[in-house]
Amino acid sequence: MEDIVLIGAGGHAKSVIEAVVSGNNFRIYGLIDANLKPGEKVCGLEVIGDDSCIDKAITRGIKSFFIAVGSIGKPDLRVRLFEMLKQRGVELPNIIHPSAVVSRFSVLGKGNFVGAKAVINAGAVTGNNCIINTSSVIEHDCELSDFVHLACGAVLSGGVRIGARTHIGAGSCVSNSLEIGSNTIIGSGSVVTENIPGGCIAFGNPCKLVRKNE
Ligand code: JB2
Repeated sequence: MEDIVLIGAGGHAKSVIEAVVSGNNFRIYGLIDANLKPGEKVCGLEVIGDDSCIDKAITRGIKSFFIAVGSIGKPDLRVRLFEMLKQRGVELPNIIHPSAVVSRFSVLGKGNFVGAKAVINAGAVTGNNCIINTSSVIEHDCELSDFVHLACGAVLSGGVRIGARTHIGAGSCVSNSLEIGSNTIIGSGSVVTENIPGGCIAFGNPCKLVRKNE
């Protein structure tokens, strides 16, 4: 099994740890967190230090890293960490919980998290560093850009397109073939029945634009 280092050791990291230890692809070498003390443990795994340890881990021969900080609507930290890791040329694998169903006819970018019982159906395409969280559904032919977060239980019907950095709140559903722009937040439990532009906050049933996302 190959070693992997997780960046971030908070709530989202626990879901990532669960997915990694349930699978057979990676052994977690350690966790890197800006605020926890070296030696602290999360789910029995040790924090090895802050982001200055990334280069030390590379020197020790670690090739694979995974961004395990989450986001609720503000993916800036995930974006910064992703760019930083990309510059270092390390491997950024997808972490997929073994209970997820990922079609062989789907195409995933790099560094995506696919949580327990999530479904990605045939013809779907994702960018990089998306969170496809527990029990969310990406139906056939959907397209997700980079840094999209589908929160737990969110459902995208067939052919939906989601712009970069957009957050789809827990339990929301989006009707067939709709488009949601970049940098938008769809509030939890929303029912999206028409296209939603980029750069806004929208929620409700039916989902309506409420204000700009600044
Ligand atoms: O620059 C950083 C940095 N900034 C904060 N580098 C590193 N390596 N770590 C950083 N952190 C750490 O991320 C914090 O010290 C903290 O331990 C962790 C964030 O944990 P938190 O539990 O606050 O949030 P999260 O991002 O893991 O999870 C959020 O998003 C998930 C998708 C939560 O709101 C979850 O409920 C949600 N499921």
